[in-house]
Amino acid sequence: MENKINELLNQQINFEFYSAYLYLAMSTYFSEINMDGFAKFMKNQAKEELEHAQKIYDYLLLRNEKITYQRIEAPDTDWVNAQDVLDEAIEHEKMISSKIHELYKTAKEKDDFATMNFLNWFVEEQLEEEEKFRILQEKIKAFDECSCTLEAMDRELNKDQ
Ligand code: OFO
Repeated sequence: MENKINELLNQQINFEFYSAYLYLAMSTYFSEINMDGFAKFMKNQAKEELEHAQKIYDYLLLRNEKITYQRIEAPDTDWVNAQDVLDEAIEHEKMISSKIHELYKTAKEKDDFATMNFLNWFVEEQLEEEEKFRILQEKIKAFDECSCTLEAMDRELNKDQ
C-alpha cells in the first residue's frame, strides 16, 4: 500500500474515534436535559462510529499495514439547544464524507483497487448517515417553536432504539 493511503486510513481511524467521542458528548447533553430518546440515538451513533474505526483497523491488519495512534481531540460541548446539536452533527457527517471521498480519490490515483473496493462500503454508509441526521434535523427545525412536539419526538426516538 502507498504511504499516502496508509496515512489517510490511519487518519480516518482517528476521525471515526473522534466521531464516537462527539456523539457520546451529544448523548450526554441530551441526557442532562432529560431528552432520553435523543440521548439513546446519539449513543447508538457513537457505537456505530467505533465499529467504523474497527473496520478500518481490521483492513489495515489484513493488508499487513502499519497502524499509528494519534491524539483524539475533545469535542466542544457548548450547544444551546437540540437544533444546535443536530446542525453540528450534520456538518460533521458532511466533513467525514469529504474525507472518505478524498481517500477514495487517492486510492484511485494510486490504482489501489482493494482499498477502493473496501471504501465502497463507507461511501454508501456516509449517504445513510447524512440522510439519517438530515431527517432528524429537519424535523427538529419544523418543531422548533413547540417543545411539546419535541418531547413527543423524543418519546418516539426512545421507542425506536
Ligand atoms: Fe463513521 O460515519 Fe459518522 O462520522
